[in-house]
Amino acid sequence: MYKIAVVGATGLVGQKMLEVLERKEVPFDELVLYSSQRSAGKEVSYKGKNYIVKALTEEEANQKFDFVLMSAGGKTSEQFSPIFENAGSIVIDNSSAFRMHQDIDLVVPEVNQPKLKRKIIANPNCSTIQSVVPLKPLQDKYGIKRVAYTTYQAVSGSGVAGINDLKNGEQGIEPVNYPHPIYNNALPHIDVFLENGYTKEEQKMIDETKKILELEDIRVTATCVRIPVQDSHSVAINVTLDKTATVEEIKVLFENNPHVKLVDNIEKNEYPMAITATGTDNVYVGRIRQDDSLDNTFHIWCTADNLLKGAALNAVQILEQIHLNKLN
Ligand code: 11C
Repeated sequence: MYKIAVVGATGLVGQKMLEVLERKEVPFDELVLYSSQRSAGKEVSYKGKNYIVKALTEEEANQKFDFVLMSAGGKTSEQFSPIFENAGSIVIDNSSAFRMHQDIDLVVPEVNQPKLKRKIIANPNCSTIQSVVPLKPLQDKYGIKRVAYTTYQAVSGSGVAGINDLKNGEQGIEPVNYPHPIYNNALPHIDVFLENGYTKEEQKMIDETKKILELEDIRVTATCVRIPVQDSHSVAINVTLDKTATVEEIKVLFENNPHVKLVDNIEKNEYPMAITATGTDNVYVGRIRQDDSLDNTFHIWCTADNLLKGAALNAVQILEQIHLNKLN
């Protein structure tokens, strides 16, 4: 039985983490919930028990938990994850603060295993997580040369503030979180712009894909777009393979892969949509077709619930992976 902490327990992802811990019957006998100073003192009901959410302090972080699920933003992670780690806790960190550190594992359990050089394990960005799940069987069978992503991302990726901008936009209220209205719009702008003209979200997809697949030399590019959908990200993945493949072979590969769900019957208008994914644990793929503009290149449309597989579920799956493989 474990002692588990959830940091950011009142946030969108924190709440989903609690939901997934319960649904997956993760064995623990002590659960401590933390939040920012602002939300501290709130009551959260969990498995019929009421918990008072505590403010996270350095003193609190300096005690050993078996697992700490962190989802309170980069600044909180930067300050507190190393304190939890030094106290002996395994920290599964949903922020981008440590993802690209050399000694930190960046894990999607269907794709890779933590090596645990450090006790902080990074949970990747949501749009990266769902994309590498179908890329992994392609990598194993054919090898990957190049990937080009275009994303269609839900506003819940920006937390409650994103959802509020979408809902308020419908009433004609100006956005607070986004620089332009998201209602009736599509914004080619997620996170801040970097010097190379890409957004940070695009750069995360590029860097994290290479790290998770351990393919430092492949070419990856991305355009990330926010669309007026509340939940579930869609990603158009364009992938160039090393070895020759056919559309039929790729469909069979996905059909036989337990980690993706193939929905691909254009005669019946069947393909994955955001609403197909919302509330489910699955990564959906479909619209698989040859890209005739480049040799050995394919289009794959991929959808997943960004708060579940893209965040909370993946974090709890990392916990389960460590627990089941007795890595701790
Ligand atoms: C979004 N992908 O949709 C972002 C949210 O690095 O974990 C998650 C940001 C991250 O806005």
